[in-house]
Formats: sequence, structure tokens, C-alpha cells
Amino acid sequence: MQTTTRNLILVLGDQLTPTLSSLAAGDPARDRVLMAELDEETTYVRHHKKKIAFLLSAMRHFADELRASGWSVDYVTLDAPEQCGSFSAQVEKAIHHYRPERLVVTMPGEWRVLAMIEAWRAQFSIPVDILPDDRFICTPSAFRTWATGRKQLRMEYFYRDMRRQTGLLMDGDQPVGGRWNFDADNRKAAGVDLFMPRPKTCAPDAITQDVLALVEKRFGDHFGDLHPFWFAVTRADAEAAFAAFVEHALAQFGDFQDAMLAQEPFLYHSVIAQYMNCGLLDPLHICKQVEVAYRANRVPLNAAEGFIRQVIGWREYVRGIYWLKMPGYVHENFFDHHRPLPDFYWTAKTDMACIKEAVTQTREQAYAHHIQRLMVTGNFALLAGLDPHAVHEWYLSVYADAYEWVELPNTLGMSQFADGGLLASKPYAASGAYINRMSNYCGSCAYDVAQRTGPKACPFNALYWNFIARARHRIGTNPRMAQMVRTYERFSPEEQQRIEESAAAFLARL
Ligand code: FAD
Ligand code: DLZ
Ligand code: SF4
Repeated sequence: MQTTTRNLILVLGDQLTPTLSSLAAGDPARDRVLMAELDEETTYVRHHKKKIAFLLSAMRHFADELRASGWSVDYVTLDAPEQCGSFSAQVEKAIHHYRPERLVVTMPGEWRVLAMIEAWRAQFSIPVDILPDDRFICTPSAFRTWATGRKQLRMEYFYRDMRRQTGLLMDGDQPVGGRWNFDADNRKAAGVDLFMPRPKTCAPDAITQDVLALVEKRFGDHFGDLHPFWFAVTRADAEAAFAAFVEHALAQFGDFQDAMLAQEPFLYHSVIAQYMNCGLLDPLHICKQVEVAYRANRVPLNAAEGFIRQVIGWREYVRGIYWLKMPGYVHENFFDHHRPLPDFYWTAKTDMACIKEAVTQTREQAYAHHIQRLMVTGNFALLAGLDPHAVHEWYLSVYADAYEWVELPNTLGMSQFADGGLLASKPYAASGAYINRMSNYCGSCAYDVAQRTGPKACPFNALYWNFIARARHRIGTNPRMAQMVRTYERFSPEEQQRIEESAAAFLARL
């Protein structure tokens, strides 16, 4: 039993990893871990109820895991009288109580929290050690070095470096299969007759039941359905969920990565970002398991490469951009869009079948897959000129995997092009034809995807051309947009007029 505390180790809610640098540097016999459920963290946006329940339950299970391996853990629950509201106040109280020699913390995922921790150096009377977060492959400073001097940042080149650095899917210094990227094989639309694996579900245990009751009581008015709650909240269950994905879904992950089907929220996606982002799963380890499945001929190369690219490519790349560009990044608004978020982002009350489907499953599951986020809700926001900051806050609230370091560059950069093309090479803007090609939503929609203008026309169509019309002076020189700008400019003045009127009439009704 520990009598005095040498160092105080603060473990944040998304640092649920036993090999975390702050824990690896510590000594269970002499140091004390502090974890806290806090008003500020549970409300800095109005998180989805399932997201809060998931994280608090995972935190409580992790505290038990640490205690079982010999650590002394002070765990403050949200409803405890000693809960102080913020990291700063909670740490101050613990320092006052234990009088530790040092405070140790692994680098947080968010700029807001890093600024707070850095301020503690002046605020508290003890040294504050901020250790690197080695759960990522690329450090912020290595990313800065990679980015420095490049005319354009492109994920594809970064990704190749990550492949070389990790040795994943490499034959010597060459990519397995002779190509770095098999995305061209990954654009299949899904038929309704496909067999759909489902993510592994876990029944809530007693700890989770307590958390669910707490969340219902405290956050009953937040967006989202709390029940049924089926996320894994322990490392063992998250690993089992990932193993089930590898066995049942990974082989078709590549083929149907971009597909969307009504009533099928998950298709062949892994549904593990929430586990990776809070530290229950290790990104490099899971990529190695995917490579093993490929080398054992259990999954094709386009699936294995596609999956590994998302994790060591996109995930690391967006984090690099986040730390390179914060704190200013959050305010970027290249197209000067200011329209408020329509209510249907919360209520799903809209005649647009694609948006209704994406928002309904978001409310039910705190999950939508990448193409729904990018090409349905994100695409609509871009075309309708919604305020990118409001869009960012929506994405940060509603998904169980949402943390600012990963959500912000995806929303502001990839989806809204609000950084003017720093992250993505072109705006992800598309008309209804794209959604129709990749989904079965349009068949049951009140609108007609084949019509460009008029009251029955799919709103994405007029909005798309209207976006091209208003944005062409800013994006017309982008080689990937020039063709669409030229097409628009070849429309007759009457057609251009009809597009403008249809778009304006729709936006006026929002
Ligand atoms: P899969 O499709 O099975 O992919 C496997 C893994 O690859 C994911 O678990 C994830 O860790 C990683 N990955 C895939 N694409 C990306 C990407 N673009 N950026 C970073 N990692 C990626 N991802 C988050 O983790 N948190 C977010 O808050 C988030 N917000 C997003 C907001 C928008 C507007 C968009 C367009 C994308 C966002 N993404 C976010 C990226 C991506 O949509 C999710 O990672 C993915 O849908 C999670 O589901 P999955 O685990 O089934 O992923
Ligand atoms: C997201 C979140 C929530 C909802 N609640 C807590 C919490 O109560 N306590 C905590 O330590 N962390 C929480 N988090 C995660 C933090 O917000 C996260 O650590 C920071 O965003 C830094 O990435
Ligand atoms: Fe969405 Fe348009 Fe298709 Fe309706 S017709 S589902 S609004 S893309």
C-alpha cells in the first residue's frame, strides 16, 4: 500500500493504454494515477449520449485494469462530491492533497488541453512533464519536418513514407503487389443481396449499467439514443471486435468501402475508430494483424492495403495537419460560408432520403461510415454553404470516435475545403448522381435524382451547380475542378438561371 506519492500521473480519457508513455515512465510502487470524469470534458460540446457512456465506462474499466496491475488510482466519478469540474481544478486539488514531486502526463490529443497543461507550469509549484504520445507513428515534429518546403501536402506521399517506416506491406523497399495504392479497385456499389457481417456487440456489465444510468440522468437532453448500448468497453472486448472484423468483413472492406445501403449502417467497415482513439486498440498492432491475414491468403491485397492506408495514412496525416495548423485552423472558412446548421442534422426530419438515413443512424449508433460523413452530410453542408465551424461542432458531438485532432481536419479540411486545399486536393462536392451510384437511397426518396431543377428535383443537383457557380472564381484553376466549371459555363443562361432559382428556393425553405 502506497503511503506517500512521488509523482502524480494524470491519465486522460482518451489515454486508456497500459503502455502509455506516462505510465511506462512511472513506478506503481511510488506514483499515483489520477483519472477524472469531468463536467468540462463531458460538455465542451453536447456529445452524443452513447459517446459519453462509452468513454466513461471504458475509463472505469481501465482504472480497474490499472489497479489489478498494482497501480494506486484515484478515480473521480462525475457525480462524486470531489469532482472539481475541470482538469485544472482536479489536478490542483490532487497536488494540494498529495504534494507530489512532479506531475506527469502524456501529450493530450487536443490543442485546448495542451494549452491548459502548459499553463500549469506557471500555475503549480511542481514541474510538469509532458511526454510524447508514442501510440502514433509520426510525431508532430516529424510531420512538420516532412511538410516543410513542400509546395503541396498530399496524403499519398506521406503514406508511402509511413509504409517505408513501418515496413507494413513491403517487400524490401518495394510495396507488395508492385503498387502503393489499390483504391481504383475499391469503388464498387453494394447490392442489397450482399451478406452483411455485423460488428461484434457486447452486453453492458454492471459498470456500464451504472454509467448508462448516470448518462441518462445527466445528459438525457443530449442528442442520440443511449440504448441499445453495445460497444466494447474493455481492451479484451475491443480486440475481440477487431478479430471478428478481420474474420468476417475485412476481405470485402476494400471492394465496398465507398458503398452505402439503407438500413445497413456498418457494411464491411471495421467500426473500431472509437476503440483506437481512446487507446483500447493499438493502431500499429492492428495493421500488423491485417498484414498477417493478407500474407496467410485470408484477405485480398486491395482490402489489406485499403485498410492499412486509412490507419497509417489518413489517420496519421490528419493528426499531422492538426498539430501543424492549430490553433488557427479551427477558424478557417475559405468559401466564407455562414448558413446555420439546419435542424434536420439533429432531428432527421427531411425528405432527402440520404440525409434522413445518415442522421437517423448517427442518432441511433453514434456511427456513420466515411462516405456517409463525407459525401452525404458533409457534401450537403458544403453545397448549401453551411458555416464550417457549426459543421465541425456537429461532427465533434455526434460520433463515438470524435476527438478534435481527427475530426477537425476531416471536417474543415477534407469535407468543407475550408482550409482552401491544404489537406485535400479538391473539394469533395458531388451532385445526386454520385449518391445514386454508390447507394440505394434515391429509389425511396421524395425527390427525383434525374432532375436538375424544379420542385421535385434532387436538391443536391441544383445545389451542386450553384456551388460550382459561386465557387468557380476560387477553385476554377484547380485542375480537378476545371472540367466541372467549364461544363457549368456551357449551360445556357436560362439553365443557369433555373439552377440559381432552384437552389435559392430550396435554401430559403431550410
Ligand atoms: P473504417 O472505414 O473501418 O476504417 C478503418 C480505420 O481507418 C478507422 O477506424 C479510422 O481509424 C481510420 N480512418 C479511416 N478514414 C480516416 C480518416 N479520414 N481520418 C482518420 N482516420 C481514418 N474519424 C475519426 O476517427 N474520428 C472523427 O471524429 C472523424 N470525423 C470525421 C468527420 C468527417 C466529416 C469525415 C469525412 C470523416 C471523419 N472521420 C473521423 C474519418 C472516418 O470517417 C472514420 O474514421 C471512420 O468512419 C470510422 O469508422 P470505422 O472505424 O468503421 O472505419
Ligand atoms: C471526450 C471526453 C469526455 C466526454 N469525457 C471525459 C472525461 O470525463 N474525462 C476525461 O479525462 N476525458 C474525457 N473525454 C476525453 C477528453 O476530452 C480528451 O482527453 C481530451 O479531448 C484530450 O484529447
Ligand atoms: Fe439524396 Fe437526392 Fe438521392 Fe434523394 S434523390 S436520396 S436527396 S441524392
